[in-house]
Amino acid sequence: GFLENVLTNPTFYRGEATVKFIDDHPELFEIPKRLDRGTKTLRFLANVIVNGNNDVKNIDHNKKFIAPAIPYFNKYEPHPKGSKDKLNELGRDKFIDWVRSSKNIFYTDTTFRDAHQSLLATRVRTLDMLNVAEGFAKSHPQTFSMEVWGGATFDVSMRFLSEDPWKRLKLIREAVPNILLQMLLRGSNAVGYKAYPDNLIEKFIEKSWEEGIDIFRVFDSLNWLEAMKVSIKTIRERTEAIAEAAICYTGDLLSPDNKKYTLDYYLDMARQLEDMGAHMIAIKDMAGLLKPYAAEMLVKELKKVVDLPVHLHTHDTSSIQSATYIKAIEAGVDIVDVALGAVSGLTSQPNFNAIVSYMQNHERDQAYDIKSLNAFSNYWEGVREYYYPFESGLKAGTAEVYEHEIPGGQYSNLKPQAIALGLEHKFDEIKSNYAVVNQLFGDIVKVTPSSKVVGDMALFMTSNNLTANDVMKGDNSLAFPESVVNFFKGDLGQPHGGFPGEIKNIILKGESGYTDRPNAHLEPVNFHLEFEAFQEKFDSSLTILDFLSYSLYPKVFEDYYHRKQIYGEVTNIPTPAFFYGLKNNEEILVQIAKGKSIIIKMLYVSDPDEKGIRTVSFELNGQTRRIDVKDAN
Ligand code: 3PY
Ligand code: ZN
Repeated sequence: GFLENVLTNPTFYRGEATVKFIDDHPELFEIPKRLDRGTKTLRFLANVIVNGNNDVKNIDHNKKFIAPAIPYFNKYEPHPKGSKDKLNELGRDKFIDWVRSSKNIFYTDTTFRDAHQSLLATRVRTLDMLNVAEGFAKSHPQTFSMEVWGGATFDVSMRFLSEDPWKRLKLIREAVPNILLQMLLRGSNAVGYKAYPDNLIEKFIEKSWEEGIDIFRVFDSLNWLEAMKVSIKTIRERTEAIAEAAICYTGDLLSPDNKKYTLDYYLDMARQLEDMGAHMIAIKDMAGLLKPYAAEMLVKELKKVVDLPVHLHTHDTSSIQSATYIKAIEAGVDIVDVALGAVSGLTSQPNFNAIVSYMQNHERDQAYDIKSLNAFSNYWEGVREYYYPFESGLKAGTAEVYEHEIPGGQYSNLKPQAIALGLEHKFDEIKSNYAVVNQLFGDIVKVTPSSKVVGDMALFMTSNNLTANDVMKGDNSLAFPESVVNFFKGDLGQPHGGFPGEIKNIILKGESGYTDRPNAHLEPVNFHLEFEAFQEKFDSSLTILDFLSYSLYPKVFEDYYHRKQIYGEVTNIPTPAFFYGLKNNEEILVQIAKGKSIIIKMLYVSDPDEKGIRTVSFELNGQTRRIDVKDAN
């Protein structure tokens, strides 16, 4: 019976099952294949009801949610023409000319990617996006692009949300056929934290384009151009998408003390990216350090040295980045990144709604229906409540960001990491150590994955009460975080100005690193053989897209796959039920297939029996169903 199988095994249902655990207990996976989708959904819900969602801590049991209103749109009217149609019509090169010659400012909406990566630890689920994706695309077709994919979303969707990232992309593409879809690509790190073989990067780009990506924003976490070449070349040669090459901005351009990240440094980088074949240049201000007058200078000078559109990305951590935008707009920037009001500000992007409003009557105004834009913001204000356990706690803009330089997308993750290490009370020290580590490492560009290295070292120093001096003593017994050791070996490439020798020796304990591309040390993927082996290991219905997910994140994919065997597709379970379960007599509607929904009503949970098993009683489409779950508490 299933009591002995994995569904009731305490290690598994707590989400702690490792690959090893799964290998050691094959018998637990002999689950009757005939479990239908409805039953799998009930099983997921029963488990959350009894044991909670493993990903959610600090639940407020009195919290009540009000379902947010979805702004009206006409399902039957076709999508108005937008930037995607323009790209199709003009082709890449003419499209780029059109962008450059347009007087109006363009907006990229980051609501579906960076906004929630930076405010809610990347946890926003596909369902909450799909509720409004079509409506937004129909109501605001003048939007230049929507950033909907890449960055941390690929990993998090599988790891924490049990969602297939490819399916998310496909569904958004269907809902948004008229606006360009954009993703963030970490160059030779793809959507991961380490270097991958070149041919894996190439395949990933090709498939991402086929599945719906129109603009790839490519960056390297150390601004190391060598690491961006393969991506830019692949986008140009193997897709019809736009290669937007990013310059990561750090430090303070106008500070008299700034000797390292100077105007010439950025201009030189932009020229080289143009030579490499970039179609657009992004200024990627991942921590929100680009002050208004620095932006004015940088944009003006960039526009002089390259013939490409310039796209500005920032985070509003300091709270003054809308001033940066107006200076950049007046200096000729072509596109700025914004997020819908309710998910803007703080570590997210500046406020879409407010910026569109202040641009009214400006000579570069791009007109929007602001009432409608506000209705979409209100939707997100309601949805944001569902994700309250993932809020970072930051309540107001902070000038401290100029000291610690923590990227917005990392800030909201550093807090849970600190909590997990029992260091929550030392968050101030972690932030100041972050700055200390940056100086120790030679003042590097900090963005995923180099920012994770700095964060790991800051957490390490904080938990071991180490100062910079302590580290520099070169105590051989210190076991530095693996990411830090790998960084000094050269696994993330080479920083501007090289690694400082003394700290490098201390971290590597005398071992030597390398200075060529990390990818050059990696075996290419044998797609034919490895895909076959992959299908054999899992099942033959899996596709090349699944194989790519697995190749980038083997363990994350494997765990996700096994959870999916047990719980089925969980994407369409409403978010409150997904995170918090259901209360007695609460009812939800879950779509289990196209045009097929089930009504689930939770009745009650029994006391545990002598083995600790509780029975959760539901009504599924009016019929009583009971699910047994072991209570882990
Ligand atoms: C990411 O790489 O995920 C980022 O958002 C970097 O800013
Ligand atoms: Zn960002």
